[in-house]
Amino acid sequence: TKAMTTNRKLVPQPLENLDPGWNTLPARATMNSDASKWELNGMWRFRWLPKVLDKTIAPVFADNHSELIPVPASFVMPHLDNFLKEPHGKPVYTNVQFPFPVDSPYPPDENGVGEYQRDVDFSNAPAHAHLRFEGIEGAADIWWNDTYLGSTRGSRLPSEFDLTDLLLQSNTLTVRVFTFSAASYVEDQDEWWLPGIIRDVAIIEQPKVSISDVSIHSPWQDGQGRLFVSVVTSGQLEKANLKIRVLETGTDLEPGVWTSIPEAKAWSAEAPNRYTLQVRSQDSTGPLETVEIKFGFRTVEIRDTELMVNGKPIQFRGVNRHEHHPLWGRTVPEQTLRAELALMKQCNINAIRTSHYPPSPVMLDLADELGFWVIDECDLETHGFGMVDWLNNPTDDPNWEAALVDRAQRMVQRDKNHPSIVMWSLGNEAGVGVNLGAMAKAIKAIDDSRPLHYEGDQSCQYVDVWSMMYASVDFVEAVGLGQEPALEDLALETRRREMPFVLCEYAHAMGTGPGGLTEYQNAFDKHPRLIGGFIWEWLEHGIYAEQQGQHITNYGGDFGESVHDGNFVIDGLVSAGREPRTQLRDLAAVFAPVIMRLDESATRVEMTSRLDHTDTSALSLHWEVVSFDQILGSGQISYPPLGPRQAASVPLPAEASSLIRTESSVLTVWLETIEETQSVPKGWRVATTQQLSKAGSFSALKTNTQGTQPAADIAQLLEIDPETGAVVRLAREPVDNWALTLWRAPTDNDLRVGWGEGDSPAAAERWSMLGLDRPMSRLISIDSKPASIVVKTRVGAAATDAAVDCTWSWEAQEAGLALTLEVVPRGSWPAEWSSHWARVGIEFTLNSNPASTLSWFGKGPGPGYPDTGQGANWGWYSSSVTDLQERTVRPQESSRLAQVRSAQMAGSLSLNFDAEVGLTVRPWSTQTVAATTHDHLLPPSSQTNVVIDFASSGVGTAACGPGVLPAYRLPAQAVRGHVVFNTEKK
Ligand code: IPT
Repeated sequence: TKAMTTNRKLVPQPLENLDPGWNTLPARATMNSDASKWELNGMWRFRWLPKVLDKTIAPVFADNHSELIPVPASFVMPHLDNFLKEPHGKPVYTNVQFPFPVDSPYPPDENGVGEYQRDVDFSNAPAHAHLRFEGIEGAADIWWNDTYLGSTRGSRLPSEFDLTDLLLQSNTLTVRVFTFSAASYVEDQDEWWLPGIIRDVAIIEQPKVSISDVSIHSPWQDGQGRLFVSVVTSGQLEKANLKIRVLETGTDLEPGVWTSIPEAKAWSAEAPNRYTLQVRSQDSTGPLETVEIKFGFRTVEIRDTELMVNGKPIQFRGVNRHEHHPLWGRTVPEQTLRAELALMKQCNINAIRTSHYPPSPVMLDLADELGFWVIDECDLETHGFGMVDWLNNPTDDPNWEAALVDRAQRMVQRDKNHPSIVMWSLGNEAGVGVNLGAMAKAIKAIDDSRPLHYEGDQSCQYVDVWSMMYASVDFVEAVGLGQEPALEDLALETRRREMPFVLCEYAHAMGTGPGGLTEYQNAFDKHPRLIGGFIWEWLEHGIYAEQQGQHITNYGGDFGESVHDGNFVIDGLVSAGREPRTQLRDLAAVFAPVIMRLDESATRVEMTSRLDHTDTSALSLHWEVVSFDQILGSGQISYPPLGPRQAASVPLPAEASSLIRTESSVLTVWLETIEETQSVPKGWRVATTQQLSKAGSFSALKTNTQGTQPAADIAQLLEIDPETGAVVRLAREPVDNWALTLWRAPTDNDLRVGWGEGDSPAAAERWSMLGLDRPMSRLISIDSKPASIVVKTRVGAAATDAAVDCTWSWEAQEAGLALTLEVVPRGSWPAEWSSHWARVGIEFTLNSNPASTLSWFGKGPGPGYPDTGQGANWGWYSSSVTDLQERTVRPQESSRLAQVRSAQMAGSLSLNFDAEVGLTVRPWSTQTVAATTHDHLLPPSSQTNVVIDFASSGVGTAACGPGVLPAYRLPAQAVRGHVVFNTEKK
């Protein structure tokens, strides 16, 4: 264990030193050992300093020092105010830009430092032991008592130090963590800078001869498991003194010899069969050490542009997952990890890219156990150099080679035995350069059983798969057909043509959106070369804090950062607290393991399995016909399980086909889990398809049928402001702010220009150039008759002649008060823009409490836009207005109910439509939502704002990627809408 006697550093080196840490032990696999282990997590003494001048002297804490910090955690988190009364630094959020001058390799002087210390006492101190840090974010210098032990670099990688002969009965361990160092230049991931001891710390006793490393090669070949194990021990051991065994099968093996295990089952994300490898060492005195490692049998290969696992092609239906916790920072507790991976399984996600660094080792154990395909990514990103033309980019600078290769080696050494990992990734957004080649070579030397990934290498010189981010569906389709533009270099071009294509990031889930998931998935399903992709991103990085007793979520800029990237870090399928957002429900539908479609006559359901390794026998098929609150019939459908990627057409029971002829009824056919698994409950619906009866009123409430209200003098039902033509009263309901709206509170997607849209302004900017956010209405005429009123208005905006003419035709009918709205554009709507409007609708305010109930028939329970809402289903729903709100961290357009046929509002107002409309009911006006920066700043409200839209733009994914797809854009056009207001409560 005296591995470090040479080159041992006696004092910490300057922070600009490029070396990958000093006095560290060689990297090795994560294993469970029976050697004594002292977990050092818990409360440590702590102090924070804005900078430290003499970095070579160990900090000395005053005896009475009372500040205690929990380890692990990022020390800058506001939640730690509950532990630390003194300042402890603040989080800083930057995406691409560095939060300090690009002056590589120098960190700035302003460099917050967390000094940690704790006592470590032994009743019987071991002679040989290692000190292991699973991760320290930033750069750390470590002292054991008065001895400088070494330093760490590589924030999300483990570091180990030799404690041989240093252990006393009572000891002090001191760790000084610097926020920035040379290493910061290669850790420029899009996330908060969150220094601290972020993962577990332990001391592990080393037996006389210890098992330092185990490498398991366990391919699945010709239908059986093959196994080859190599073991590194710290000293010489006779072969006979090393026992290797697979516990479940009782197979004994010799190190360095291939063995077949015919009875073994393969590992896959769909059937994660794991085995336990046990390695024991002994000598004449008896047993020395026993380690255990869970592993699985599986083979990854690329064949004919497809990615194959165990001989079968696979498709990634994946997410990018960062490590973030709203209270602890980069530290994610195990129960959070387990719950979030279970949630992914429940939402049909089968793959994780560990963006953009190796995750907590616990996460990988869980991925092995629950079953995910994982791309393990190296802790490397140098994106900020892109802002200076990639000048001095570490990726292409030989001085950095050792540091970068070290990172790659440490990742692979730590994680090589995980069956879930099917690719290694060199990093993210690190430009191009020679060091990528050195990293690739170093990885292949340790493990050549997995393909290499790196998106930055578009010529695919160093990698085995072609990867892109945010490419358009059209481009992806072209690649699927093998019609991509050629590379100039012929050899590289030929190579890349043979490669599978993956979208390592797509569908940026920021705010309301992403729109267009279905189109991507359809492309993946169609072309074998497209092996799927990874949504950006699983998780929002909100930081929770308390403000005057209120629970708030912070984003970039909220900590007074001098440069920051705002809420660009709030772009997940789940909130930082792992609450699912609507987009997760939509994704679950798009990622369904089986595609289901009912035929026109509702006599058959067509099913195509997306599973690659298992059949569908774990899923049962069901039907149900519902009308209002009544189940007219239901049952289970027996069907032959579908094999991997198989299709079948299954007849529906005659009863189902006949019941769906009942007026106002909905047929639902779905697949659900038969048994509970570790992650998914029994009876969990994984795929759903529906059909509506051809006939029916589909009113929101059964009692609220049309035609019950006698025609009346229209003046009793409607009051119109004679000066503006706006409605001020509907029956007994006072109405405020009645207006035509073409606008919405810009979403994060609306605020940015879609990739490939050239010079066209972002949607929100276009809308404001056209004045949609500040409409001015002019009354043209009011034509009143006893049973009808026709109001004509022209709606435009200051400084433009682009306007719409509106005809509001009111009629007292048997069914209630009918409004037909016709909107006709006039003037100059810029012809060069493919889209002009956010929506075409009526907006008004009711004096009703948002706590009151809204009932509707339409899609639900969650919202939808023309290009989202895949997870919303037909049905009769009710909810309080308050509960309907999607609480996006930055308020924006959200919560629109899609394809609504009828609604019953609080009190007496019911709405019936002769077509499907969008209905948005919120406690705030659109203007208020648009003007508010944080959710907690939305004011309390006792009113309800209603928007009925007859046409709506999609939401797209322009926050990062393509904008709204052509089919979902809304150019200026004539729109007609019809709604019947029924004002009597039945
Ligand atoms: C891409 C990054 O890889 C990812 O980390 C994240 O920043 C994402 O963008 C946006 O949220 S890089 C970008 C230039 C496409």
